[in-house]
Amino acid sequence: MDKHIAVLLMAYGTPANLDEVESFYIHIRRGRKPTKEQLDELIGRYEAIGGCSPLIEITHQEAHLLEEALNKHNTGNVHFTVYIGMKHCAPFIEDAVSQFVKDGADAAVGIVLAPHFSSMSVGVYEREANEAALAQNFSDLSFVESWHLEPSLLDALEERLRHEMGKFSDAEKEHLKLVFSAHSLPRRILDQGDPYPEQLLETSRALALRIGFSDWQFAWQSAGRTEEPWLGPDILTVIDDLAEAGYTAVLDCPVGFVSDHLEVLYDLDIEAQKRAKVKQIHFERTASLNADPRLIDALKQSITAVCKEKG
Ligand code: FEC
Repeated sequence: MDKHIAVLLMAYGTPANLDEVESFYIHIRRGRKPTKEQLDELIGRYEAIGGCSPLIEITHQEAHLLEEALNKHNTGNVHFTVYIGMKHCAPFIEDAVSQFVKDGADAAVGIVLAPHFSSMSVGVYEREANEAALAQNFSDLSFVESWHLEPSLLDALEERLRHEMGKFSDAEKEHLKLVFSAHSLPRRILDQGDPYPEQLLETSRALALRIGFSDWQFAWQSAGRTEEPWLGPDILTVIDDLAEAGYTAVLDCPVGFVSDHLEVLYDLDIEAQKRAKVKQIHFERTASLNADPRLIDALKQSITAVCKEKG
């Protein structure tokens, strides 16, 4: 009989429509209600990208292609089923875990649609999945912790970078800064020796080397609206500083994200673009990977590596 392996594919989640923004926001804030100003500001960001984020739809496409890829040319007696588990909206991580336990999975592997590990991002997904599995007496759950140097991931990002570089004239390239960016996190992660900043730099260095472009730097984006200090420099400050230093072109590669969503479509395409215009900087960003077959391959390779390790 086939061995049934469940793949728990996890992503951030998004409100399905503007009416759901408040409950989504309350969930992110672990039950704390936002003020009216905070809520209106967030609704304004969703409105600016057309009313809702495409994250759920893209995650479904990625899940479908991943399941197909895992089962293709699969010579062993193993069958994979991919279950989507969202951190902040249905189907929640615990829903996905309940479903694969109900479906009789023999083992499960979890992976987050974010390649770099942080205790405050991927670590939280893992904790929630583990708690749900424990509650269901399911003991065979493993994880892909990070997959930031998977060759197929780098191939896809390299191709995006080369394509976008072509949008700048030779004259512009002389004053161009390549900026790699990722979601900021509270600065306190540094006290715990969190690998997140270093893994992001590893991906950035590998890509800069591949395309042979040495004038690059790292910037943080999308810092949360909370009181405590977040990792910086923020991409908006970086744009200001680059303009001050005489740069007239910026190519941003949001290496921390794989899919189109609010933090890319608003924070980069609207907010950063606007700041760049004010500073007379030609700003472009690399397209998100979404359902790119090389992204699917990177996920597949990471999952099969964990399966092999376990035997
Ligand atoms: O398209 C969409 O609708 C969802 C966009 C979205 C993604 C995303 C990814 C990450 N976040 C991470 C950390 C935090 C921390 C807080 C926080 C807050 C928000 C808010 C919105 C939001 N995040 Fe997010 N995040 C997305 C959206 N995020 C909306 C609330 C308003 C705001 O502050 O802007 C602060 C929580 C708190 O208040 O306690 C921390 C990290 C990622 C990347 C990894 C991942 O995808 O999980 C890390 C997409």
